[in-house]
Order: sequence, then C-alpha cells, then structure tokens
Amino acid sequence: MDVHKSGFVNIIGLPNTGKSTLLNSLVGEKISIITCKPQTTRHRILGIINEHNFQIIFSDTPGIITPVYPMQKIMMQYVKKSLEDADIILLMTEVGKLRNFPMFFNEIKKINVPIIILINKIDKIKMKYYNNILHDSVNYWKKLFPNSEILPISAIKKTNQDFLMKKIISLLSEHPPYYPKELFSNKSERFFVNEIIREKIFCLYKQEIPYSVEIDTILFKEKKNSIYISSYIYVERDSQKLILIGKNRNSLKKLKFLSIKSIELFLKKKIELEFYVKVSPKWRYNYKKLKFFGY
Ligand SMILES: Nc1nc2c(ncn2[C@@H]2O[C@H](COP(=O)(O)OP(=O)(O)OP(=O)(O)O)[C@@H](O)[C@H]2O)c(=O)[nH]1
Ligand SMILES: [Mg+2]
Repeated sequence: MDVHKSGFVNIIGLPNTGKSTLLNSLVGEKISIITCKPQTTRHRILGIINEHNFQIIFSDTPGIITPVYPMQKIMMQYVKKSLEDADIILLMTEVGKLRNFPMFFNEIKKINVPIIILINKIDKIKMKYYNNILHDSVNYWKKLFPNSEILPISAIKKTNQDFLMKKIISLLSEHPPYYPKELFSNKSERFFVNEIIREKIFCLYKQEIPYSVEIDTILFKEKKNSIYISSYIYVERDSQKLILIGKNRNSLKKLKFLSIKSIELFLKKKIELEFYVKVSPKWRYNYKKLKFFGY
C-alpha cells in the first residue's frame, strides 16, 4: 500500500505579493479573495488539496505589516501562529521588490522547517530585463535566507507550479490526513459570503472605506431552488455609510449586483441577497467587537 503524506504548508509574506492568488491557484477553488489593494486578507484561511496518497493543508495569511490598531495586531497573531505550526513555509516575495519584513524577520530566520522563497509575478518583467532583475532578486533573498530554496513563479500564469507541488510533496512527512478528505477549507459558507462581499467593496470603493468595512451574514437560509442571504455591512462612521449607499442607492445596488454574481458562482446556486448598512464606531479598535466579527 502507498504511504500517506500530510502536512501544513503556510504561505507568508508582505501584503499584495500574491499569497491568496497562489492559494487559489494551487487548490483550484476560489477560497481567498484577491484585490489589487494591500491588506485584503484578514484571516488565516486553509485551502486543502486531497489525493489518495497525500493531503496538503495550505494556509493563506494576512500580509506582514507593522500593526497599528487591534485588528492588525490580531492579523499579525495569525501570521505568528502560522510560522509556529508550519511543516513547510512558502515565503512569498515579488520580483524586483527588495523589501525586508517589518515584523517576524528574526522569527523566520530561526525557523527550522524548510523555507521555499517564491519570487512571484515574473510575468511582469520585460524579456530584456528578465535576467538582471531576477538575478538581483535571487541574490537579495539568498543573502537574507541562505538555507532556503528559491523559486521564481507566476501565480497568475501558474509558472513553475508543477515543480513547486512536486517539491512540496517530496518534503512532506508520512502522516494520516489531518482533516476529513472531502474538506477543501476550514471556513463556513457564511465566511465565504462575507469575504466575497468585502472583495467587491475593496474594488468599488476608494481610500479608507474598504479598510473600515466588516461584513456579518446574519441569515443563510437554503430554499428549494435558491439560498436567501441577509448580510449586515458595518462601517465606522455615518459619512462612510452615505458613501457606501451612494446617491439614489446606486453604489449599494452596484455592490449588490456584483456580489450576487460572485456568490452564485461560488455556491453554484441562485441566491437572493439583502444588505443592511450599519455603523459600528471604531470596531477595528475594539477587541470585543473584533471577537464578535470572528477575529
Ligand atoms: N502580474 C501578476 N500579478 C499577480 C500575480 N499574483 C498576484 N498578482 C496580483 O497581485 C495583486 C495582489 O494579489 P493577492 O493574491 O491579493 O495578494 P496577497 O499577497 O494575498 O495580498 P494581501 O492579502 O493584501 O496580503 C492582485 O492584483 C493580483 O492579481 C502574478 O503572478 N502576476
Ligand atoms: Mg491575500
């Protein structure tokens, strides 16, 4: 009989480097939301690949920042935990961006599990500069983490993804599956609904609105041919509520339209969606409220 391998492969790195894009691409499901803005991911989200002879549990994590307010402090606790319980670390970096970590540099240095440094977005470099820019990036990371492997990738184009998968499987230890084999994530359908709505808000609104928003889906009711979903959208101030709703409720209508399309694609079922916009002053600074929101 084949041996069974299993382990935790945690994706860590600076904001906006493509961690969530890679997770989704590896697992083949839209598990994590992706936007062009930094600090999109706020939670630790598992994406699980199940095969008869292995189970890989990937973790997407929030981008590493120096935390200012309590929500960001909790986000960095998720990163810290992911550094502690990894069997393999995928350290996500972006080609040509030679930036160190504001937090966790020493923790990463001290880690005694394999680290694979991924140099992402190589599709963005022009051919004539390719060798120079890639060479500089490889040298930069090799100097900082001499014992790690370095692999240039494109999460969007799946460049070197097969190679990465083979490498990960070769590094995994023999172990029974940690999770039931039918699971592809640890999060609930409500969580994914919240995240999809938040993704649309990140894309539709500017400045501080995306960062001041939290979603709480209060009703998720399966009907015969559809699912009825009712979600609260929390902002921090009345002025933000006005912007979110927009003139003649036009902004909210657009948000609803885009959210419905994406949620239906994810749940593979027709949905009815109701929004209620609420103000919860300074929720990002309040540990009790953060706990209520699932942090
Ligand atoms: N050109 C190019 N863009 C990429 C690639 N991977 C990700 N991106 C883009 O980079 C942006 C950020 O991607 P995310 O996957 O959300 O990045 P992240 O590291 O999860 O960001 P945070 O959650 O904020 O830490 C998005 O606009 C992606 O489309 C890639 O391989 N090539
Ligand atoms: Mg992300």
